Amino acid sequence: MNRSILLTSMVALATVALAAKHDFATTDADTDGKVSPKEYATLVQMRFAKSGKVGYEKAAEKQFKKKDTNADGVLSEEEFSIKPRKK
Ligand SMILES: [Ca+2]
Ligand SMILES: [Ca+2]
Repeated sequence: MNRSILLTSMVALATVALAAKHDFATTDADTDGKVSPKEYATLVQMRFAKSGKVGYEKAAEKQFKKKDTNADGVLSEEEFSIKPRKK
């Protein structure tokens, strides 16, 4: 019983890690290794559309600024993977 729970959480963790990687590759539409504000907005737009929310532009801008920790105007894969709540 415990073993299957452990296995399930390990699989879940691996899935999350893979999804994050996949997210970056998908978001980086022109594959230059950086996510531009426009590319990021497209991602947020898709997420908002999925959950039926509106006003993605402002949310995208806000999130982008938060994630762009070195303020060079683009997100590296590392910056992209940072959880929004982490400071
Ligand atoms: Ca790009
Ligand atoms: Ca940056």
